[in-house]
Amino acid sequence: MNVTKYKDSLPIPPVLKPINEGEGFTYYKVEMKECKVSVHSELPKTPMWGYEGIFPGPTIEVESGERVYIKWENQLPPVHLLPIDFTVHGAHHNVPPVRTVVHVHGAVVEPESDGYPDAWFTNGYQQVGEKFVKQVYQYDNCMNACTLWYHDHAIGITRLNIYAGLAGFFLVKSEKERSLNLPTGEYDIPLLIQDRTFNQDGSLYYPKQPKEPVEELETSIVPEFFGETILVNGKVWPYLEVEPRKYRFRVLNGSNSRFYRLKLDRDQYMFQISTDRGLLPQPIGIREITLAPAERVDIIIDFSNLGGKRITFINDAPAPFPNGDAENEIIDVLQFRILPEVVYIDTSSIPAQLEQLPFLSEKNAVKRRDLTLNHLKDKYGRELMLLDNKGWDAPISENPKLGTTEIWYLINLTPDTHPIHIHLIDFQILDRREFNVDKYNKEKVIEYLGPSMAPEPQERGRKDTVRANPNEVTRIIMQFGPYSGLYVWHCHMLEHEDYEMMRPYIVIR
Ligand SMILES: [Cu+2]
Repeated sequence: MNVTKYKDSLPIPPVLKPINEGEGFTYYKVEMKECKVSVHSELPKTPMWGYEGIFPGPTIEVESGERVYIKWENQLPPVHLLPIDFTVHGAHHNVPPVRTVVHVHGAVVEPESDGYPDAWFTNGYQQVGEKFVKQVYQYDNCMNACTLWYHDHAIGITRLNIYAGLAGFFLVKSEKERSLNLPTGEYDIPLLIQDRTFNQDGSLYYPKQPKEPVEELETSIVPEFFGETILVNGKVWPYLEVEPRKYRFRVLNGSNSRFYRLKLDRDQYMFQISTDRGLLPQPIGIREITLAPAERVDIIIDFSNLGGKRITFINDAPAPFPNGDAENEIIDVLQFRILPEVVYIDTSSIPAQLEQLPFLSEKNAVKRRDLTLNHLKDKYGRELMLLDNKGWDAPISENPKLGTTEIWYLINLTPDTHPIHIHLIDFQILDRREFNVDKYNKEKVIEYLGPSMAPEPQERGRKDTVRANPNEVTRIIMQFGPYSGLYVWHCHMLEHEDYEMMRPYIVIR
């Protein structure tokens, strides 16, 4: 793809306005529509699907504890923009090809409003999935301030719907966070990083077949998708003009399968202030950010003393991660152009203390679950990844009791790192430990090969997505609640999620 890098400026998605604000609640309506998007000034416009007809969707800003109702409306055309694989679970010919359901990633939400993959609906709710319950979702937002995102979650076509453009930011704010005097307003910028490939005519390219095509099938799912360009907030390789002062960036990896390892090209320090689900106890100085699909960090970059300079966010993550092909790698991401002078004096701060974290003790865990990540071949010879050796339709096996604490052992038997996401709750990473995969495959016993490794400092906060590395057991601890009911957990590489690497789970009373 030959386009000039850092030619177009970074767009910042508009904040969605509510339709109605009543006593103790706010009501929004969001329409999903086909739209034409200028992803780069040298490319023809791209037909995409966007919430409110824009890509990325508008940012939804809520206050911690605010009750929010959202009516998500599908106004999409009846034909999909992208090639559907009808052999994939839930995507057979017996369901409408264009179906949607919205999940707010990281939201603590009742199960009926969580966007269950089988709770999909079509244009005008003409057809709905078997788990569809209601049109207007309710979010009580009983979380601390954090950076979340909303995106499509329809069974069997999530990878296509998100790739088509159905993603946006959902920010939870709070008085407590405001009191910290972090950079705010126009100095608080969300960055949605994604990869896409475009055809000459500007339209989105998504493969119909893997590298070695499956002859029996016209369209087949691919093991992973890696695009040829990087988009930030819907622009290919944009630049951002900044003042020489502090900025807060909310960095989200919204890519299908690509991981990022981001650094500034002059090796500048950044301060990480949060993990997926909220602030860290203290800011940490970092030179590098690793983000698997769906992971987020909030960082502060101080551009003071850099007036007049240009610095660039670059990426050196292998794709697939961590043992990638060099041909898939993309270095350039986003350029900052620092103005010579500030417009206003920077009075924001990077406080030494941010927020106390609840500590979940192993002693309080009532249940240990050993859950494998498996790598198999299907009848067409395609890669098939499973959780606990079970497909989506197998009976529910993860059934934690409301209010109890569990430890999950994610036993990765595959050669890839998988970002494992659990709906409803946040968790803490206990540790990772290398183990003997061959022995496990033969005897189903964990033989550790090294000491347990504490999570990286950058991960020692509230998480909802964890990187489970190959040859390692990753242990996470969480308390299930405050809602009971049906949720899901899955790999957030969307090509894996759509092809069986997803499981229902139920919180029981
Ligand atoms: Cu995966």
